[in-house]
Amino acid sequence: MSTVAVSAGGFPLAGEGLLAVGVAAALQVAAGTTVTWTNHDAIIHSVTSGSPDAPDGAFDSGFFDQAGTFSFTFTDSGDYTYFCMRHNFMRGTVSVVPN
Ligand SMILES: [Cu+2]
Repeated sequence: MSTVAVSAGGFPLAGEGLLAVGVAAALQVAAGTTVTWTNHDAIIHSVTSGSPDAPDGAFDSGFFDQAGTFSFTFTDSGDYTYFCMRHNFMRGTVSVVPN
């Protein structure tokens, strides 16, 4: 089992400009990988699976603060989309490939 750290709640955070245009973070991992998101931002975010219109309940960090982390182990292959409940333009995808 390995861990992948992603900055800013899993979303690219090179600056507010990047967030404003909604650049989605994309990550590919092998099945069984634990992904850890670390919030490097000064405000709270969430890592919530699905889309703002249709959260799918696969995982949900709830809001977590600066320096907070959220981890989830992806056991099944497939593409998992996620977003931030506070900033619906913040989106990401984890593609899980068979181990
Ligand atoms: Cu957010």
